[in-house]
Amino acid sequence: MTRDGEELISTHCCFCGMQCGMNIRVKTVDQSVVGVEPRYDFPMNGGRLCPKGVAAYRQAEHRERILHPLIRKNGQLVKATWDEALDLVTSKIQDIQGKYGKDAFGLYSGSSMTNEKCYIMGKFARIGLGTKNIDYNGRYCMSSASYGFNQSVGIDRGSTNPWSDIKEADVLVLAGSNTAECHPLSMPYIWGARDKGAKIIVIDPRETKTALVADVHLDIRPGTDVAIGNGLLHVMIADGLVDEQFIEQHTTGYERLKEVVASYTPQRVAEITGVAPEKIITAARLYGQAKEGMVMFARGVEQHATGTDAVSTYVNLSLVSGKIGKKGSGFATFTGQGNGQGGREHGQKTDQLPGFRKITDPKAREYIASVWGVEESEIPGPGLSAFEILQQLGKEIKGLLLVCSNPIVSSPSIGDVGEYLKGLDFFVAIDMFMSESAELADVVLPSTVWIEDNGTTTNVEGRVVRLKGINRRPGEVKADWEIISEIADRLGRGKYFKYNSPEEIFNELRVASKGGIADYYGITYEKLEKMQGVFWPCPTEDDEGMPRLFEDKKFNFPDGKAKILAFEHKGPNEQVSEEFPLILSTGRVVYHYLSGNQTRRIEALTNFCPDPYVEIHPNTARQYNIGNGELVKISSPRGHIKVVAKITKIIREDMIFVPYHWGKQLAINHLTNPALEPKSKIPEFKVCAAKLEKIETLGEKHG
Ligand SMILES: Nc1nc2c(c(=O)[nH]1)N[C@H]1C(S)=C(S)[C@@H](COP(=O)(O)OP(=O)(O)OC[C@H]3O[C@@H](n4cnc5c(=O)[nH]c(N)nc54)[C@H](O)[C@@H]3O)O[C@H]1N2
Ligand SMILES: Nc1nc2c(c(=O)[nH]1)N[C@H]1C(S)=C(S)[C@@H](COP(=O)(O)OP(=O)(O)OC[C@H]3O[C@@H](n4cnc5c(=O)[nH]c(N)nc54)[C@H](O)[C@@H]3O)O[C@H]1N2
Ligand code: SF4
Ligand SMILES: [Mo]
Repeated sequence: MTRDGEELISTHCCFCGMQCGMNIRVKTVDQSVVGVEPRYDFPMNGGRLCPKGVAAYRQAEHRERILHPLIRKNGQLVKATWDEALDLVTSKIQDIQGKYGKDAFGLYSGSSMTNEKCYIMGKFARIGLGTKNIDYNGRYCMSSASYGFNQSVGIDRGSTNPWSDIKEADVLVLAGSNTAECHPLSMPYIWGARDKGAKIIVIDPRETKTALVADVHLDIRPGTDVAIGNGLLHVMIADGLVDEQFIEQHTTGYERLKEVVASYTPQRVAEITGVAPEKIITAARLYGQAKEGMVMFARGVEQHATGTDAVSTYVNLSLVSGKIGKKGSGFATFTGQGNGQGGREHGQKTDQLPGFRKITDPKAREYIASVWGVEESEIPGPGLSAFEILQQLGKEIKGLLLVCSNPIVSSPSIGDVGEYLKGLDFFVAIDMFMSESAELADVVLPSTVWIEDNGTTTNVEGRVVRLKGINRRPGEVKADWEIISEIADRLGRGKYFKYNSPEEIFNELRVASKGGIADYYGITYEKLEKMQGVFWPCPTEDDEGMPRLFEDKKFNFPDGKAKILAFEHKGPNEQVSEEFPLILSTGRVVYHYLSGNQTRRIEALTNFCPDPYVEIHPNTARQYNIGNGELVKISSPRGHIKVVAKITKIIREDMIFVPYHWGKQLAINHLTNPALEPKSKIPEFKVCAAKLEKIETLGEKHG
């Protein structure tokens, strides 16, 4: 309820892909933010928020906001006017592109932005800058799921089902997802399913808070998901727990799968994964015998050198059992960033144009050229992926625009990334807080935070929702789309970027997506408000969107059949060795978000989790004589950091785990392996080889 002198601005959380609904409380007199309330009317979170959601609004009036453009002078970033900063950016772009060609200026973008901003980034790169080298941080995040879904069912919507279907399942498989910490507001759905009698299978090397609700916990050795998936399929096939009729009518490739998984007996899979054969059999039977079931996974499965194989292997569980296209049956990846779904649809991926179109498809190029009012030949082809862009800094790429990402914390092997960044002739970053990456820039431009923005995002389910902004901005900050439009104007490309509002951008995006896989044409701002969001595809204005995919059992291939794809277990790119005997895996905690540039500034969150730590099993700790809370050095072939030991039985003995939300000397990405999955180009964040050393304190040495 609105209090006297206050207004409620209805929006959605800026953090994870759940996109929980919230009302921002502002004072009517000056629009200053006083607090937040969860929205009861929004079905995803029904009146709840997690700790990050509750604290998110504190960014708006944070004393560390960047309030003015900054230009580096004599080594220091100093306050400048917008004109000075944008003139400098424009002249540097022109210099670099004049000297080295258009592709020598790159754009590295992010998915924590609205659909409207993500769309503008893709368009600006192609016809503002004319560069092929644009990619985004979702490459580190959603790319294996995206590739896996496309190769298996021909469409990449994170979830085939609305979240309400979770409660309708008789069994849930949760693989490589720490749902309780990373998508906390999904837990009520999982508890809801369990309360109705559903069985829960968790596949994770750690006994996470999510695994605590499991009936069966398969604590696999990291990097062995293809093997465990094949093992489950082996048992299902051996026990006749497959739907022959569905396979026959709606899929191809089953015979090959049967051949491949024949050798993945529970015994052999137990050797590869370290999970007892009986547990594998139990899990396979629970899933196979259930009438309805959802298979859900996240980065634990995907951030591997074989991530796309693992995704398609888990999708196979749904396909061979016909548990898809029904209430309570389907598969999903837990979309990471707030707009991790929309961010991968509207053309900020290097190989993509809006509407999930391929940039190499002549028809798609013709169509988008007509929407943008340019010649088809003016749209560049595919360029480098995110990590490849970083590797080419100073080589193929001499200038970089960074928007909404902090790659010097979030990239693998960041010692090398630091060197790449130093090779740039010119580096401009847009952020609302000074990130570890922006600190290295020649120009920093201040952006709005999300509650100062209007626009839309697309959540974990594929539901497009409407975000409203407060009518107040501190200092001289501008929205990203305004900044980009001004740069385009200065580059003489302004006529393509004449927008007065995010709604105008959205209306162009609708047309650009029309007829594409992610068709937003029928979605309008008005409809989004009336309907609590709309699921894509929504091709016409009288269409209400499609909450559940594949109800007609038609998959997105010319023959309408899903592809059952079979893969052998290959394991991680880097194996443990005598020198580096432990598996290091990395991930998240509930209190922080990604590189931490936002959440490390919010006291309500850092008070709970001020520093990184390493989880070590008691037996492993004993081997190294490490006590709880002691300082340890962790090293990999690429670097080392020192953190505090957290000794815990939740982790396997052959591995250690470190959250990655900190920068500089506390960044675990000094150690991670930059090996990329060959198809999705995701780095292998979830496995590298490492060693542990106890750091002798002065007291111990002398005493
Ligand atoms: N609190 C919080 N929430 C977030 C985020 C955040 O930074 N903080 N980020 C958002 C984003 S962008 C993302 S991508 C998501 C990520 O969400 P999740 O993927 O759920 O999070 P992670 O902690 O990266 O990894 C999940 C789990 O994978 C397990 N794992 C490691 N290796 C393997 C393996 O080989 N196989 C299997 N099966 N499991 C393995 C880890 O033990 C871990 O529990 O969270 C989103 N939500
Ligand atoms: N070791 C390890 N590394 C990982 C992962 C892992 O599991 N382990 N996970 C990977 C994953 S899944 C992801 S998604 C990446 C993410 O890693 P990053 O791409 O670095 O993501 P963020 O930390 O969110 O960085 C976003 C930056 O943009 C700013 N920002 C937020 N909103 C906006 C906006 O609207 N406009 C502008 N201009 N700026 C904004 C924030 O202040 C922040 O500085 O990290 C990856 N790195
Ligand atoms: S679950 Fe995700 S979207 Fe919901 S409040 Fe927490 S961080 Fe925000
Ligand atoms: Mo992510």
